[in-house]
Amino acid sequence: RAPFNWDDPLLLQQQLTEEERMVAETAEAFCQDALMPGIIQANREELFDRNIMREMGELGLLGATIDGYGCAGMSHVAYGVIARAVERVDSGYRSAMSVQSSLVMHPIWAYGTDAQKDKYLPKLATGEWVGCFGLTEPNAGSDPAGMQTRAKAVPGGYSVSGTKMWITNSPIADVFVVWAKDDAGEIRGFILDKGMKGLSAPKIEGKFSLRASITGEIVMDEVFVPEENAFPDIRGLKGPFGCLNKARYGIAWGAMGAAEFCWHAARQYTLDRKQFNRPLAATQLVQLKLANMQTEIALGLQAALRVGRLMDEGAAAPEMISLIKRNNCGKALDIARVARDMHGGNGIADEFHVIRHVMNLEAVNTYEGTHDVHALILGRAQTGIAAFG
Ligand code: TGC
Ligand code: FAD
Repeated sequence: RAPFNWDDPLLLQQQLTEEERMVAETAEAFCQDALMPGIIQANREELFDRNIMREMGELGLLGATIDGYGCAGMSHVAYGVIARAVERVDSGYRSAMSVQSSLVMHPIWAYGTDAQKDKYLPKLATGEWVGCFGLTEPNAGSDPAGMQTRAKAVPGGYSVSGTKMWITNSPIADVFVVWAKDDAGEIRGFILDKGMKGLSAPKIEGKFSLRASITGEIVMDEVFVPEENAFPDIRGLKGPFGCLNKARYGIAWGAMGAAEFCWHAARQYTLDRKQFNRPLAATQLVQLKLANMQTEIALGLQAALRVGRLMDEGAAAPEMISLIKRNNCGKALDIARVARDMHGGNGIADEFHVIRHVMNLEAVNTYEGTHDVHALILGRAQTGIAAFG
């Protein structure tokens, strides 16, 4: 009889390369030793310590798939296992990491000039600079084609005006990758630097989700952006969507990390907690819930691994990424809610961590394309009919 590992039922660990296993171990150790001890306080007080970015940078966790510029040049699967380890602690920390890696460093690397790469990537890789990505606007969320931000051509560059909403890291950002329509109505990408005249990034207060991640607006009032700060060639929504592919993929791994935390916590809690003179884990209802969690997580991780390998081969279609982002975020949220219930009254106390994951996963299920928008992307792919509008 082959052995069965309850916490790695399909032997994912064996499917990783030696390097990926080492990356996973390093990331796990850092996350548990450096991030986990402070998370309750950070979440209560809505604090994001930007030193976390430097620490991640030191370990090579930022822009991990990029070759050169001080980056580690690892596989997409390695990036996935990093996201899983970070989000096991908190989705907010994974947010900060994935925005920096996939939504700021990736576009500069993929669309930028050599001068832009030389200037920005090394400092973003060490975490000395923090980046943010501005696509969403108050009136353009699921439908970014409806953006109102404009980049008007002026001598030597562009005058950019508009407001971006719900932007991870923006209040502490040094570097702003912003998408705007030019005079021809085409979407283009620009790198804005902190301190540019007319640029501000007020914090959004009162979030009940991702409280340990800082979120803000980007307000641009006729910000002069020199030509050298524009991405020269990329035009249209495929610019920002090319970055979203990377970030959505990482989220599919990350959400499984949060789900695993909740599953393990629910298992331990119901083993320890006795009611009616027996452990809760001795009841059929609890075992059914644990079996469901184990199954969904094992399948979700296998799917993320498969898409990661295809990304490394350059063979992953965006619809595959929609499939795993939607499935893994939705399933993680379901798992977190059930785990919360299994903790009874303690389930709403932050010291047990599960309620924080529930609240975080609400946002994770919404950002980077909502659960339903990814269903519509998959619906379009199989019917040929776009049901968006
Ligand atoms: P559509 O006609 O589908 O596409 C327009 C152009 O874009 C190309 N394209 C893609 N290219 C690369 N990768 C993809 N995934 C792509 N999807 C589309 C497409 O080929 C086309 O190119 P071309 O050359 O023909 O012009 O555009 P649409 O307007 O109909 O799109 C509809 C829809 C719903 C699919 C899309 O708008 C969508 O995905 N909406 C969701 C918006 C979203 O995800 N926003 C995320 C904001 S960033 C964020 O949330 C960060 S949170 C980070 C954190 O804290 O972790
Ligand atoms: P809407 O698009 O208004 O959607 C509202 C509801 O309507 C959803 O349930 C949606 O599924 C549904 N819906 C929309 N269209 C349709 C349709 N055609 N058919 C059926 N149902 C539909 N954006 C960035 O650019 N950068 C960031 O760094 C960033 N970070 C974020 C951090 C946080 C904490 C949050 C909450 C959001 C962040 N976002 C960011 C924005 C995020 O991507 C958007 O919130 C998301 O894309 C949804 O847009 P919306 O909030 O405008 O909702």
